[in-house]
Formats: sequence, C-alpha cells, structure tokens
Amino acid sequence: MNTKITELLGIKYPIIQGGMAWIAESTLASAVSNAGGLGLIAGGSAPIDYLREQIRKTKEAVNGKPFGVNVMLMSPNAEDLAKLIIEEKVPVVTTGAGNPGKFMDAWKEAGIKVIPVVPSVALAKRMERAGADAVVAEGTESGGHIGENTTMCLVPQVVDALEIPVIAAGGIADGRGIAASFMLGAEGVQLGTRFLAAEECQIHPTYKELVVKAKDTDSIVTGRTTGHPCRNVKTKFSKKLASGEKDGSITPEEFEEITLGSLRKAVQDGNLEEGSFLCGAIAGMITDVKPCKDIIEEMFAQAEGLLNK
Ligand code: TUI
Repeated sequence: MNTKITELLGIKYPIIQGGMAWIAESTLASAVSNAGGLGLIAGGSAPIDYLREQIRKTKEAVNGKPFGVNVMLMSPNAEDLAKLIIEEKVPVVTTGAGNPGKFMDAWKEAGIKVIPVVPSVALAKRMERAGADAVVAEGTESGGHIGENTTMCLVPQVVDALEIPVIAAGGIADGRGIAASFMLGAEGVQLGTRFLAAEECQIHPTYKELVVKAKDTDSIVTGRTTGHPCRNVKTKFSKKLASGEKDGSITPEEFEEITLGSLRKAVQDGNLEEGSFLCGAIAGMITDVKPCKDIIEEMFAQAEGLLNK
C-alpha cells in the first residue's frame, strides 16, 4: 500500500506505532519497524543514557530500516533528547504534548523527518509553516494525553487545511479503522492501544489483560482539572480520581501528587491500586495478543480488501 507516508519514511505499510511513554522501547519499536511499519522509542521522561542505549539497540535490531523517537515536550529531558536525536542520527522524530517549534530548525538541518502530533487545525497549520514533513492528527479517542476533537472531525479538517500529508490517530485498531482514515483523507495511521496487546510489548501482564478484557465503555478521562486530560483504563483508582475531580474533593495539586509516578506503577508493577493504565477508547475491540507482524499484516489485508470493494 503506497502513500505519501510510505514514500516519505521509506516503509512498506503506512503505519506508525504510538510513542507511548514508559512503554515504547527497543523491543516493540524494532518489531514494528521489522514488520514494515515505523516503530518509535518513547522519550517520555527517561534518562538520556537509557534512551541512547535504546536507540543503539533499535538501530542494531532493524538493520537499516527506519525507526523514530517520540519527544514528549512537557518532559524536563526534551532539550537533551532533541540533541541526542541529532547526535545518534535518528531518521524520524514525532513530538507530543506541546509545540516543537524551537527544535524544528536544528532537526531539519540534520536531515531528520519531523512529524508533530497535533490535536487541532491551528497547531497543524503552525507545524506546517515551521517545516514539519507530516503531522499526526490525534483524536480524543486516543490513550494518554488528549485534545478535545474526535478523529472523525479532526482528520478531514486538518487534511483540508494542510499541503503536507496527514496521519490519523485515535480509535484505530483494525483494517476498518485504517480504511476509514484513508476515506477521511489521511495518508497513514498511528496506533498505540493495539500495540499494547502485541507479544513484543514489554508491559506488565496485568496491563495487557486489562486491555484485552476491556469493553467499549471501559476507558475514562482523568486530569481535566489539571489542564492535562488523560485517557486510562477504568479501574477503581482512575474512577476515584475522576469522581474526586468532579466533586472537588481532589484538588488539581492533590491530583498531580497522587498520580506522580502512576504510569510507571502500571507499566512495571501492574499496580491496580496506584497505577494509571493509559489506553485508548478502542481497547474494547482488542481481544487478543499477537506478534506485531501479524497485527500489521492482518490489518492491512483487511483494509485493502475494503478499499478495493
Ligand atoms: O502526547 C500525547 N500523548 C501522551 S503524552 C503522555 S505523558 C503525560 N503525562 C502527563 C501529562 C501529560 C503528558 C501520555 N500521553 N499525545 C499527543 C498530543 N499532543 N496530545 C495532545 C497534544 C498536544 C497538546 C497541546 C500537542 C500540542 C499542544 O500544543 C499546545 C501549545 O503549546 O500550543
């Protein structure tokens, strides 16, 4: 399936794996890249030496195939990671949770393909003007830190507003979602939640089980009072946070305190009492754990069948 995104990135399938903080490391990223997509290592707020090692491991595992690094712009390590990406000659960068404008020129000068994740048309236009090669238009169905607009509404509006290619994200986990994204004008897709249930994804078994067992109504948004809304699996912990925010019994400051380190507790410990299990609203459709290669090949066979009809 050739699109402007397969051409831009030199990949077989127009699919990017989400840059999920604490989750997307070299094993997952290299499995996605080796299967013909673009695997990403998440910068999150990880130490720079750890990220250097992850980048080098991935380079070795993909044997010349492209891969990328996601820079979470709210992280204190963003500046150092921006430099590391140039030093290590990482071919592709995606960014999230902010405006990457100040890093753009240096990345472009180094020949790096830059793909910011955006939740609005206004930010998408700003990114195009700043020199982005493509954007990921991410709907509120996504897991983790989210904007307000849905994928169905956001993607065609971003497509209409830009000349550069658009990648759709949020609520996509099978060939139907991919075909629908192309109908909205996207040239590629980014998936996070589907890859949580990949064999190569190194999260705690409890996390995978929550994703596979989730039903359609099992995601919940917390953090609205802090200005950083975040979609999670509905657990006793996330429900308590959401209701505390609603009735005012948890202040934004208390929310930040309670959730500090909660993503690590979910990913590494499977801690149901204190962990934030980030996931997208599509988790209800995911019912099995399989290798990235099978996930990608099956989804694109389904999408091509639908698009050829
Ligand atoms: O970044 C994500 N998803 C994430 S980041 C993350 S770690 C985190 N933890 C706690 C609080 C915040 C983050 C977990 N999931 N997706 C891409 C995304 N980017 N969603 C929304 C945005 C975004 C928001 C505002 C992008 C740009 C933006 O710009 C504001 C500005 O500065 O103009």
